[in-house]
Amino acid sequence: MTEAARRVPYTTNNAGIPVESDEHSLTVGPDGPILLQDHYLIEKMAQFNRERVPERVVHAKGAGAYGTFHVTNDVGQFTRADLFQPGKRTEMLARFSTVAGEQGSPDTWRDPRGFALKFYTEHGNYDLVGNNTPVFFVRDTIKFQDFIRSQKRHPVTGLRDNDMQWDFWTLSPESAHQVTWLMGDRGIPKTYRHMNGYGSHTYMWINGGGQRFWVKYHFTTDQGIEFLTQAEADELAGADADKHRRDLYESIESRNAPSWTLKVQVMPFEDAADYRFNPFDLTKVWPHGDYPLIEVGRMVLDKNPEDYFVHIEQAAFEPSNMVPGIGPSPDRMLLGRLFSYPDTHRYRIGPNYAQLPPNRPRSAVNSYAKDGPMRYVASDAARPYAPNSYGGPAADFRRFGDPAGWAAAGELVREAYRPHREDDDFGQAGTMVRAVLDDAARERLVANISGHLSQGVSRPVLDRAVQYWRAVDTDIGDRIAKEADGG
Ligand code: HDE
Repeated sequence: MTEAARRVPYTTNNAGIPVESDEHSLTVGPDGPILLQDHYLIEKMAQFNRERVPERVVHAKGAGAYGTFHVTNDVGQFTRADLFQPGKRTEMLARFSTVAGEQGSPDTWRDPRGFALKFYTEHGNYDLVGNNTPVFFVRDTIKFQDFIRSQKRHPVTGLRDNDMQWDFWTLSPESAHQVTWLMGDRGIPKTYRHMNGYGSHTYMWINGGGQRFWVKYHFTTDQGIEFLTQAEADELAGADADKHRRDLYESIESRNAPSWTLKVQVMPFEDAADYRFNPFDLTKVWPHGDYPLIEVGRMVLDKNPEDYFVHIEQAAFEPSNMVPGIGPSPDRMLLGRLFSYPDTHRYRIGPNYAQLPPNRPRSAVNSYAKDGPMRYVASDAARPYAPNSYGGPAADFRRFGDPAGWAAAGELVREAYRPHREDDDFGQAGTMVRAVLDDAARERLVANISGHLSQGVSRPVLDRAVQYWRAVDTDIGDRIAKEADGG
């Protein structure tokens, strides 16, 4: 046997037993039947049949990488969160994704992009699970499931269906701001490196003195915003469905590590009640003139995962992972998500998913969770219950208790948010069209909308869509109406 052949490890089965062949099943004579005692063959087939976990019900197609976040500005006056303290460096994981497409779908479909971050802080994992847009289509969790179904495949044809999409959007006027983002240049980023990320929701920060603030997160790409036109995206969807995944991986492999600068908008706790917009309404932004951006730090993604399934397919991000100094807000969408993500992880990757490599905290786990499937890390609690008199871990409210709450009162109702003085469904979309987009961007917006509306959208929905865009901006609406009537 050559030296090289000697160095190659011998193949074993899952029990570590050396195997005889990966070429030939065990048979009676060369032409006889396969034998049931070929347990290695059976193990290979059994393992193969079980090597898929359900794909994410949304955000199924994505890409991810590890990196580091380091603080570049002192924001300790607003939060005591460990990872945001001056000079702090925290390891992290990021996963970017599309929303509606299945695992094999093209990276360049028009869609918001997921921007999910997991920070391995000294006080456990902090997960910030946002998108590349600062707003969303709906403002109440109870509508999310219906919204997603309108964007997925038609139950009869199994095809994506523009009529369903526009039927839902035009019957849900609160979607106008996000749809304007979606149908504009941000709807198809050139790569995952050339898009911003947002926490989208309003969150709470709490400082060392127990003072509370409302915040919004902005991760500005240091690569600059770049987009694909619809035609470029359509061409790439056929030529390379994994364009964005490939770009991220190869950029990091070639030491061209992408980075983003984190800035936050900070609103004093007391401002929320009378702010001109409902600060917790996820379909709204806070104009930067009202609350300017404050730099916090920089995230750099410079390490590709060693194994895609282990680190990215099994990554479990959850908005409920908030560390001391950070809390939720009355945003109904955020509050709904606090339940949904752990629930989906328990279903999709198992009840002990938090032990898997990408989800395991780097800091100590002193929980009393024990046993259950796949629980192979012994809890070192001397006794499996609290309180106990054997030195087991005890919750420490004095050190970690946060006043991460807000006053709430009233009858139980099913109603919309109380409107703030400038709240409406189309105002901020109109401002974006008129004050943020230039002529060329408006041109592309009209072309993208008209193109999308021209594919299988029924007349009554089409008429509603023209009204919807006229409510955003009369000129845009008129231009779309002209295109819809044959230009
Ligand atoms: Fe998600 N979302 N979402 N979402 N979402 C999921 O969790 C959900 C929403 C976002 O790379 C799911 O692990 C509800 C807003 C990202 O692994 C699920 C609501 C924003 C990812 C889920 C929302 C997001 C998900 C499916 C309405 C931006 C991928 C798979 C209240 C601020 C994370 C999973 C990754 C994934 C629930 C709305 C971003 C089903 C109930 C708004 C980036 O649990």
